[in-house]
Amino acid sequence: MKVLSAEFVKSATKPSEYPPGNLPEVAIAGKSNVGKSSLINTLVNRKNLARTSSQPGRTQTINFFRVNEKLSLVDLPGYGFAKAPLEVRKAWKPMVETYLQTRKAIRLVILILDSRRGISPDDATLLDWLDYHDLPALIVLTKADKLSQFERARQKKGLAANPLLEGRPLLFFSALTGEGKEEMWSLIQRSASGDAGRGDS
Ligand SMILES: Nc1nc2c(ncn2[C@@H]2O[C@H](COP(=O)(O)OP(=O)(O)O)[C@@H](O)[C@H]2O)c(=O)[nH]1
Ligand SMILES: [Mg+2]
Repeated sequence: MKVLSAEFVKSATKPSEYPPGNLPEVAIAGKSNVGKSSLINTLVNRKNLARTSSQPGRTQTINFFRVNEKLSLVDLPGYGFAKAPLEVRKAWKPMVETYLQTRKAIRLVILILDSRRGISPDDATLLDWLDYHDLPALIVLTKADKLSQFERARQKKGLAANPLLEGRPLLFFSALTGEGKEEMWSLIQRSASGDAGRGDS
């Protein structure tokens, strides 16, 4: 997709702070440091629109971005960072669950996994939760530049054997090389334009 404009809209921790939900919205979820912010930057061809960090557990707000005045991309705070302060870890669940449960504009949730690792219990819990709440999820395996072809095949096979992931497309992605970017855009556009998601009813 041709990105003509991409801008940061606002950060929020609760519904009263969310921007108007008048555009189809795609949320990016995953563990701390898995590459959520990097993926957004790669999608919109910007180096540091979404702030990235080599220190895990930095993004603790829900960050809204707007692309081409047509689509909203949302960088969710990451989970699973054991060293984050207790109050930060406790705040994550109500903040993210409230967003996912109340935001009518959501068309797709992209769950990012590290392509070198398996699915963690936290990832599985979130995926289960999304299924239960009828939110369409797309699994993206990032940092694919770190894997050989052999390792990719092995990882894909291992993940596909997991009942939670069975039958879902598993898309390799790299913020470093841009691999997977166009395919992701196609899937995002399809979700954003279609009737998928909960709609506005
Ligand atoms: N090699 C490689 N490194 C990546 C990739 N995506 C993210 N990173 C690195 O992983 C770290 C965490 O990335 P970030 O986007 O801040 O993760 P977030 O916490 O999920 O938002 C940073 O040091 C990034 O440079 C990728 O596709 N390939
Ligand atoms: Mg981040």
